[in-house]
Amino acid sequence: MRLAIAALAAGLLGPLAAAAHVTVDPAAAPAGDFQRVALRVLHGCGSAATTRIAVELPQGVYTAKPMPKPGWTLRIERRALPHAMHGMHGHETEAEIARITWDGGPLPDEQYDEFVLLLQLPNEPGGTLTLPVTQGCAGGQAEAWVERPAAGQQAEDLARPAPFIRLTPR
Ligand SMILES: [Cu+2]
Repeated sequence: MRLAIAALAAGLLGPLAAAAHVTVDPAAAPAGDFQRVALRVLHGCGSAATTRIAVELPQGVYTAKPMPKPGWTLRIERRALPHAMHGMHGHETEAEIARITWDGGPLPDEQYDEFVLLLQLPNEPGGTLTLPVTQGCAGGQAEAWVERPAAGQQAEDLARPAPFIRLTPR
């Protein structure tokens, strides 16, 4: 019994430890839904405290709203759309959000925090929404969580995987 628990713990801790980077919650959500998405920052840049989190939004995410966060300043950067699209409540929009940045903290390496957004997920069941994140830290250090798995590769195989959400059928 004791051995079985130890083996189970080893099996669970291996992948968890390897996955401890900047991740996203939830890992999967229905395509097309409005979804609360939390970027989870599990450590600093090495031991340096986190002072910036920037997330890139791919084209086709027409609604994205960051949750304000005490102690952090928000910056929202937009890019023009080739033609007007309909966002939340059918409102016409001619720009979409390209990048959201939280500046502040510092969030010490010993602590954990989440950076929250409301997103309308792309209506692509079976697809993946990748959210590349740049982490800036005290002393000018930075980590780019932007790698995407190649065909046949797992995100766990990557040194700096980008957070991603699997899009499920509604
Ligand atoms: Cu990590």
